[in-house]
Amino acid sequence: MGRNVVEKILQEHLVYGDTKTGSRAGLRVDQVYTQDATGTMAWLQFEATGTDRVKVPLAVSYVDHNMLQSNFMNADDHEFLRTAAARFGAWFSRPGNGISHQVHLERFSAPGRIALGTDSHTPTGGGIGMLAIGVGGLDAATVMAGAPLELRVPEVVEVRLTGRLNRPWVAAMDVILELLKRLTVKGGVGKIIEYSGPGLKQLSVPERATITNMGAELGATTSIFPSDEKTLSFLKAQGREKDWVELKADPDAVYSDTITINLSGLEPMMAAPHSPDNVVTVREMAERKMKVDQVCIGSCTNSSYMVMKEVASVLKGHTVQPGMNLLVNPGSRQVALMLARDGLLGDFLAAGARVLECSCGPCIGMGGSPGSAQVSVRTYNRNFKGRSGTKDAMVYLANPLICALFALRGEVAAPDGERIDVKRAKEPASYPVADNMLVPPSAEGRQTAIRKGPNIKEVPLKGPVENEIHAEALLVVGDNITTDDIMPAGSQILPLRSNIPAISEYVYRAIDADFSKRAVAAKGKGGGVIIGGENYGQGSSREHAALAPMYLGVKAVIAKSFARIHRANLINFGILPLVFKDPADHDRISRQDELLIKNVRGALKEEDASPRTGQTFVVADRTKGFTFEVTSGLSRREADLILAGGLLPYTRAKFTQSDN
Ligand code: MIC
Ligand code: SF4
Repeated sequence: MGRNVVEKILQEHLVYGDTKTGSRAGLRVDQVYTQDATGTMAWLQFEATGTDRVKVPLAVSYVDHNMLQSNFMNADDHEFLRTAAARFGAWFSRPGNGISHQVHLERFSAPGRIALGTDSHTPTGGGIGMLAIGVGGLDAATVMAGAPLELRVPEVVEVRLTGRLNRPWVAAMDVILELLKRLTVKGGVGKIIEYSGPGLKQLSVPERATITNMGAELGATTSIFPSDEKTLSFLKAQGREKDWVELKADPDAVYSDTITINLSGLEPMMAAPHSPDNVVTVREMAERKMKVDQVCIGSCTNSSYMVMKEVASVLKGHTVQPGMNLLVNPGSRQVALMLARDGLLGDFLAAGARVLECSCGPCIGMGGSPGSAQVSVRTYNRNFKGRSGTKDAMVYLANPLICALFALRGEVAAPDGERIDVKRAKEPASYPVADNMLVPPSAEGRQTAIRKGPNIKEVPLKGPVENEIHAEALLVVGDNITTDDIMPAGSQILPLRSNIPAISEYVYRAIDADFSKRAVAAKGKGGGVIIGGENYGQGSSREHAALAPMYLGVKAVIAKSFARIHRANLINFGILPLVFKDPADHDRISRQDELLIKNVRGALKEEDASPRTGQTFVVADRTKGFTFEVTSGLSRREADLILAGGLLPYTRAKFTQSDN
């Protein structure tokens, strides 16, 4: 039987287990990268493992999120990351060098490799044929310390592209918006999306990377393109031809499902507030003549030189509408240097764009927040409520050409009949390579003293799980709760990422302002439980969404289903992820109900279980007087982590045992 691209990469990297769908596979990892907002914890945790130097062939520490430096905290974090990278043998991408995913694509990603990143948009590397997976910081730290990555092997779904992206205002972003419309934000859970078909031929690596980047919004483990001539020409242009290998599915490769998208049939689309799968056509929206106050172009989704060049071709010779706030954040210094070199920066500035530094910026509410109830249209990947930093802002997502058009029109405008000529950009034959902001690891680095500012606190630990969890239902929430809901970001909270006691005060802040106070009160009486719906914890990889609730005494989350990275983070920090056997039980529980779960340790000692049926627990709602069943479906290793109180205590216990 033929193999698809994913199977080929998995088999090549298998250390233990099996690559069959649903099996556990231990995988050798080639590359690990971190970004600063999750990286401070990841590197503190790496330090806590006691490992002398990273044990993966390539590790890179980027700084791209926490860039505002409104006080000492961000700068201290940067210094910690710089010194930790030197000490432990990682590359360091200095602040200003760009967004991790874009820089990694340009300088390090390679077809056929496996990469982990402490950020949910790590699948950007899938555009080059790399199996690139987002994980929590602790998982990254453990792999850098030499452990294989353990994964429950997802299904592989084929997305077959036919036709060409040949309509003037349609771009790669519309491919993923179309898929989000069809599959929703939970349609990719437990799946890897593999692209195929004749439509591939015309798509450049940066366009492919836009698609795989935003594949994270499907809830997919990752997305991947084959490696072909387009991959080779991108790598050649980056001076990295030697990293190329061909990678394609066998003609008789098998997939769990096939979805076909005809690229020629796509029209420009937008994701409406407040979810990336709330997709409508620009044509429909234009009928409403809605005013647009802000347009943001860039982020890790749409940051390539080609995107920026096409946007500049729309803006050139025009001025953005009065009242329009156009922000541009190029994804990397390489892109920004090319814009400067080719005079495109001048076109942006002349049109009235506010050009920001190469960082995440407004995408995560680090500046550039819209005004009250304003409409912002962005080329970014997430429009969760409040993420922009403005609670009542209405954030839409659209392709860069459409965004540029709206900036000029000041409203949602249909491009049909538009007189502006979009000049489609060709992939450059060579990119200017300037790696002088990438500090390579060196042997002398080992002598570096790691510097920690006063805002960098130790990682809190939890004790082994009790046999009886007697706790309060702290909050009952619905479907698709994001990690932005659980642990908000933005300019006020993001600088607290290295200080769990301080950041924990903001858990669930926008949904329930008193959450952390109530959790602390419950902590003294046995702790808390959170009740969730489907796809609980979708979105970001931030482990703070597990670590901070753990610090507040949350013992378990009972949900209808979990998003992959968040579930792994909960387990890593000793919080039990439980799934309702009957989803209808969700509605019977109220906030402040007293819940009792008995025989927790006993159930966790059951053998490796299937996700839906294994390890059954009976929960008694003592306030309402009824019981219901939940399951955890943990693998042996995951159950052992919970028994020990999380991955760090588990690893420590293992080391102590082997010392004795
Ligand atoms: C995001 O886009 O939500 C982030 C900020 O990049 C996160 C990581 C984080 O919370 O630090 C992500 O996507 O994983
Ligand atoms: Fe940064 Fe936004 Fe990309 Fe997250 S999605 S890595 S915040 S640019």
